[in-house]
Amino acid sequence: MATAPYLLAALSDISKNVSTWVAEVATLTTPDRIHWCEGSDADIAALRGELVARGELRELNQQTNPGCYLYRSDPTDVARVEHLTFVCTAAQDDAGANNNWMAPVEARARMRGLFQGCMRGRTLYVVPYCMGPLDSPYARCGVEITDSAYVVLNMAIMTRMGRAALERIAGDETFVRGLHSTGDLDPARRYIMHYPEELAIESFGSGYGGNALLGKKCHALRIASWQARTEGWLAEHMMIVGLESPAGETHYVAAAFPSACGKTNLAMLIPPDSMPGWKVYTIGDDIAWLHPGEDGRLWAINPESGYFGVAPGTSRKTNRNACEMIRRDTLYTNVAVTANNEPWWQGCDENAPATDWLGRLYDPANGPAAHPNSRFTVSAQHNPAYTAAVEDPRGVPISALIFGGRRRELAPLVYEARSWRHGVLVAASVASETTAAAEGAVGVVRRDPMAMKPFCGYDFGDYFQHWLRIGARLRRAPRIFHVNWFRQDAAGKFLWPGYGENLRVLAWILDRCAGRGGAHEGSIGLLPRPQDLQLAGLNLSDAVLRDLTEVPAAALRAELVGVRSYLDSLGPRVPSALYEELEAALQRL
Ligand code: OXD
Ligand code: MN
Repeated sequence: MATAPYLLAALSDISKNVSTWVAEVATLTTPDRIHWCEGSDADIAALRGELVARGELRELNQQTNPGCYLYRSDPTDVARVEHLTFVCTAAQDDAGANNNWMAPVEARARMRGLFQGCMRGRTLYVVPYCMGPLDSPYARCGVEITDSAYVVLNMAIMTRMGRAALERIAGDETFVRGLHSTGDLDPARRYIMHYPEELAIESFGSGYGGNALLGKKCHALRIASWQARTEGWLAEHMMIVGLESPAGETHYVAAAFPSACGKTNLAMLIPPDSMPGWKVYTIGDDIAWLHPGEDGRLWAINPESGYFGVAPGTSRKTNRNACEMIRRDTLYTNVAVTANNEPWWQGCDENAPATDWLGRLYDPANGPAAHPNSRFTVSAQHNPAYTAAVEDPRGVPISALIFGGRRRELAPLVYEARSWRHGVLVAASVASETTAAAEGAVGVVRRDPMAMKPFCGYDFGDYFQHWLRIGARLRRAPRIFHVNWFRQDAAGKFLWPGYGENLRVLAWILDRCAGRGGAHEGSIGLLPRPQDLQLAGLNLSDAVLRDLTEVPAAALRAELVGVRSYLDSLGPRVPSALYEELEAALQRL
């Protein structure tokens, strides 16, 4: 990778392919100005200053929250819009029943109409970025063109953004082309289009993170999952965490949960007092790129460099590290503000809201003070559990893969899959109650295979097949587990304390990986017996423990039948191996 020749170059001279594309986009969108993002602190500070001066960004209390700002989005633009998100492959079958599809020619034509002249009076920002450590062979680059300075500020935190990324692009000239305009924010003219075959993204009409920060869901999951299948790796909706036992052994695990189901909290877990000597290191909180290594293990990098986390529910009790992490240098979106100009959200330990997320005087009659999907954007380096391993170009070796969802009933606290193939079925069967991270009703159970339902850039059948193929290549494959922190009793009370106490479950998982943890064969998979879990001090009754670790056969049968009809709904490419696993599971009942 070359660096020196570019040191003095204007950004627009570094890559011919990028500058040619920028010129084409400028002809179409007719901005007043073009700003190439250097990515330096001075560049970012100047941009922030402009937004504050225009009243689009609000400075929060700089004594208590230095470097913190608040952005209020358009009230109709607060979550990902899955029904307006399309995967535009030449053949519809390649996008699969799991995606909305539009023919590339049609999508391009529709978007061309929307982009025509859309940046008149605005600045076109060129945002070169790298997903993953700049010196990693697993990192991939992109360029986002946007007319939103708020998007630039977020991308500067969430990715390795600026000159260095552009230099890497100039070195190999492949990059994902992402074109974004907030347009007029009209929900009727809002589209998020993906062209995996062209490594391109077009997003119009939204400024919300998951729709507009194109490095995140659009590139690092939808386009990357496609690239990953072509190149033999996996792009997954997973957090990655390092766990060091009191004996000094460190293992890394990756876990996939649907949006707003606690990946960030688990990635930043604080060991409970009852487990002294454990240490936790966060590698990532949302996305993992997983590569089979030459040693037969699976290696993971986090393509992102920051967190775009859900604010409500974040407190010293639920996530002390996050509270410390977001005290400074944090960009808040749609939170409420206290009388002292400090950020506030539901579940905050301190103070009370004075203005709500829309900037109105807070009145409980208007609903929650902070939007349920309000967010913080912050650099991963501010996390007290940050580790330099994040920057290791080889990534970290993964001992266990964990899947889970938010299930009031049925799914036990934890179980282990019998094999990789069974694990792929378990992962493909993930279901969860919906949350505020996407538009639509909250609390409805929906299937969300690998927590990738909104993010897999191609047909789920092909995707499951790819998972099976990757497993076959791994001589030392991670074990696969399923967890559920959200079991409730009939009165709606959570059965498991969750948060830091989840380390007890992770400790059993690591014991299993080390070949020393006990388990018994249940019909769903391998389950811990009470003596296999560290439960001291939790005061769980035998009845609760039974509910947490047993699955009634009738309920499991109904679930498996539901999984079979879900797989049927995904079309003919679902691998027969998964149906065989399913039949075997039914036989075991
Ligand atoms: C996210 C999401 O923002 O999954 O991470 O919606
Ligand atoms: Mn996510």
